[in-house]
Amino acid sequence: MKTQAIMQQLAAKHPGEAEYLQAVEEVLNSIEEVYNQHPEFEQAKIVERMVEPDRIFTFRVTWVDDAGQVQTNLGYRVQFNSAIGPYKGGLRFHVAVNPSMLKFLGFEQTFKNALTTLPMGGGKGGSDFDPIGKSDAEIMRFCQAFMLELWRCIGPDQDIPAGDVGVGGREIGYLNGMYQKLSRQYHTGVLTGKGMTWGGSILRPEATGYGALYFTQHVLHQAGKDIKGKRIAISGFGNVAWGACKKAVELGAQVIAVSGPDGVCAIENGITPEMIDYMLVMRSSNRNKVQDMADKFPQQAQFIAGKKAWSQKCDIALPCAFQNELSEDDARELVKNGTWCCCEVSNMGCQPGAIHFFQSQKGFLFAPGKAVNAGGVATSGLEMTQNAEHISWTGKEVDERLHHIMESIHEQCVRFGTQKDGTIDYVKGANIAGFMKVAQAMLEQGLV
Ligand code: 2IT
Repeated sequence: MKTQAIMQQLAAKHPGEAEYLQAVEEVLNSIEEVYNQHPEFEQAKIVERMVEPDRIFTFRVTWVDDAGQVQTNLGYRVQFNSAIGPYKGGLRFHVAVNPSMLKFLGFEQTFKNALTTLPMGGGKGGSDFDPIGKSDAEIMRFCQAFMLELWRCIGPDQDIPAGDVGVGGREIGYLNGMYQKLSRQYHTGVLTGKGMTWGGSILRPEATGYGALYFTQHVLHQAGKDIKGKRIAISGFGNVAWGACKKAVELGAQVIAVSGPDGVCAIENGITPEMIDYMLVMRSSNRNKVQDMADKFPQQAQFIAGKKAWSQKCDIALPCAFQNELSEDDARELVKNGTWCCCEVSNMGCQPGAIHFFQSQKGFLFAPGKAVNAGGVATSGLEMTQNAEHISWTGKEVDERLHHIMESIHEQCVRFGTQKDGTIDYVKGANIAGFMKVAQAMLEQGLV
């Protein structure tokens, strides 16, 4: 297998699908050496099969806005790979959603889910619907119209969607209500991230952020460092950033910045619990402005328009917003200002140039999204287990399992990513560990 040759073929077959090609290239570069030690993979054309989704559903979603105007959006579900279990992955509602974005996310999800140790395949879906500025009633009508098509594609042993950017507990509620209405199936197992009174798991809302901080702790411990007292810059203020802030503060770190598309809030003395709670209000307002934080807490937060979180002096950078949000220039600015660790919490949050720059800095600790943020989907897996058993675990039980899973993911990265000089390449480690599991499962199940 030669990465460059495969990438050329893929680029010709899928022109313009930049995010998808970026995600595939990153994984293939990591696994090429190991792959070529397994002629049985080459013979079964594992890579050529693995980079294409099993199938993609595309559908039109028509709904009526508050002004009585008819609106039409596009809806998708990418069922990427089911070798190790039913398709599992979130739904993204964002104006820039297109097949390339969902294919990159579904591809990443396949390896991430493999790392969780749970039996889940990879999938992703969503719509180019833009939630910014929409009323609650419009969100509900859109979710219902979206489910009118999606319900035929999903099922508890088939494909289990959840939230992602633009889809949180409220949206999952509207989607689940419509799913039950259409399918006349009243089980709790077709979506995860549900509310606590109708089948949701305790800690699922916090899980991506909590898991990311547990993973960051492992990375630091492995390098002989401690998170206590460290200054952390976080991008975003959505569900993932919220959970990351909560756990960072609980572990004794200081969150000195949160950001949005409009700029950054510098929080010199560290974010407080009241400010973290306010992030929930900011998200449900659908305004998408981080300036709201500085308006509400003028003593603690200073809003700087047009700047990213990466302009702030910090020890640890945690991208928690969107793909490619941290560029090579940002990476250089961070390192210049003394940052020595970046754990990617958003999916593919760092551009390839940023990752290469971080990795070229001696002693810099970098870990990729598919390892760092896997606590979210892992806890979705735990929600599925509770639903299948018709029981609810305590917060303590879920948290212990989440801890255990993040520890196991870290171990897999160390096992497959330790270099000759003793340093750990977490990108390689995560990609090889995830790939080997999916490849083995595909090989044993024949040409399907
Ligand atoms: O990117 C992700 O892992 C998610 N959005 C969570 C997916 C899930 O099924 O919980």
